[in-house]
Amino acid sequence: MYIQNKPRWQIKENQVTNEQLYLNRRKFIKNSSSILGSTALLYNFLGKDLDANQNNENFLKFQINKKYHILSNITPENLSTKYNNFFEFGSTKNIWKEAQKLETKNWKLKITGLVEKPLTFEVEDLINKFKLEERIYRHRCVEAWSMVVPWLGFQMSKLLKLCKPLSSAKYIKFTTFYDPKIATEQKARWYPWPYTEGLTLEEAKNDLSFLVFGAYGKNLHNQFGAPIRLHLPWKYGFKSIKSIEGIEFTDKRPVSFWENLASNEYGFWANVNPAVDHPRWSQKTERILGGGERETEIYNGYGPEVSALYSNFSNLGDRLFR
Ligand SMILES: Nc1nc2c(c(=O)[nH]1)N[C@H]1C(S)=C(S)[C@@H](COP(=O)(O)O)O[C@H]1N2
Ligand SMILES: [Mo]
Repeated sequence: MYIQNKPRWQIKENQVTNEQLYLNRRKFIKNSSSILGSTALLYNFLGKDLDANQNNENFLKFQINKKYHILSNITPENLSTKYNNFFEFGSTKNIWKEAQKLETKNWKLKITGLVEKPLTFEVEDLINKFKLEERIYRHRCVEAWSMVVPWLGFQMSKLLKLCKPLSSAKYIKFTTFYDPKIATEQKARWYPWPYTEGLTLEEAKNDLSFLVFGAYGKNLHNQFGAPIRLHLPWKYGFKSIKSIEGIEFTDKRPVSFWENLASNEYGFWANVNPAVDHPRWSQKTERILGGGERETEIYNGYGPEVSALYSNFSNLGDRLFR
């Protein structure tokens, strides 16, 4: 697949560059950690990460997108990959082992619905076609915890152009795989499997909407939603659907997995908003994975990029804003 699995001496220069960047960053962190306390964490993660890469060499080629590169507070990989929501594999945060059952070889992404013609893509072809960039995004779960992850992927809008949606398409529905043999929680009949999510076409076209194929310089960990997931940093985490198999263009607003279960708690918009509490807890602050707390920001701090999408919402406390 798209794993770089060559001996070190066969790796092309542009592939080495990404490793060099990690090395440089590591140096940068070393030099600056005495000034900025929080960067010590990053140094920790990079030190470990680099060594791990040297052993299994499954790192990916990518370019850094400087616009989305906050270096100071990345969540260490050994925390963000061991504390996951992936209900297909269990209802606790400790599903990373169970998620290793996920088989990502020969994964296909199917594009259907209101498009000129339906399309099917191999993950590998998508990566080769669009190239990967690294974006460091904040992630805010509706359960009031947060983390910062360096994702590898490409902007959703690139794929949308290729799909040639019809003018009648107003929404996109995303669907996760369905395979109860592997994901045993999918045997639980009271959940509306498979997991689905939805966006307006305008939201999906926004520069921030990111299709993710890797993290921490490597191809995507199964527990992160391999081999392809979405990341929408201004929305609550449940909108960032994992292990996507289907993208459907539609004229009807999709009802997502969580909305189906509890629409008063997990609405369609789900924009991060400290002013609208979850019915069962406050959204004013969040617990940072790895330690500490911070005040939650409107749109998770991405207001400059996305607030125009919601300019006709009259009231920030609107129920629709959940
Ligand atoms: N298919 C699927 N996607 C999913 C989920 C899930 O259970 N199944 N959980 C969501 C929730 S609630 C969150 S917070 C994020 C967690 O992503 P992470 O485990 O990579 O941190 O994935 C989202 N995407
Ligand atoms: Mo979440």
